[in-house]
Amino acid sequence: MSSGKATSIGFRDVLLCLNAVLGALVLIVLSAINPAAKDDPAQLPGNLVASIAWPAGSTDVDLWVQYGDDLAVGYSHRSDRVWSLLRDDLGTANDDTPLNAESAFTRGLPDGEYAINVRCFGCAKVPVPVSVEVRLAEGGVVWRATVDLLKDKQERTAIRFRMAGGQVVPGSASSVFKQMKRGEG
Ligand SMILES: [Ca+2]
Ligand SMILES: [Ca+2]
Repeated sequence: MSSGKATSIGFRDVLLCLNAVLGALVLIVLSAINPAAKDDPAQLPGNLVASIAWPAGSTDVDLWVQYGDDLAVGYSHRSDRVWSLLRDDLGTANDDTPLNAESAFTRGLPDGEYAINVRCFGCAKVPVPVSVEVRLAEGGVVWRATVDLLKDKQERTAIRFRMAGGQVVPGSASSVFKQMKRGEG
């Protein structure tokens, strides 16, 4: 019996499905924020979009994002100078869809470091494969990968990189851990 093979195919299907969900979500986010940009070109929101998606169910994963030394943005601090979180998805508790996903976007693209973390807030079952995508509104996908969260309350840096002049600085990307979540919970 090739149960291992069957498992890996199932896992791959889940990832393909998550990627499709992420793609749809990014389109929704971009279409939601771009009209504002057209109305007021001096205030360009959504220049950089970070999105995560994880398998359907009651698992609660959180997206945390940070610009430089600003306060990190996540469910308990939803907006700062550069980043804003669109929604804290609690799993199945606070929406009527099987979708488990969160997105954050930037207003503007100041030079400096951008970091994207994922954290298990309520993960009864692990590991949790989290699809992560970072996209420039003008310029396409910067980075896309799956990050596995291995235990409840685990926080991992998916990607961090520097921007200069609206471009990713070559060689600046890493996944060196940067703590964002502060305090309990
Ligand atoms: Ca969440
Ligand atoms: Ca949900």
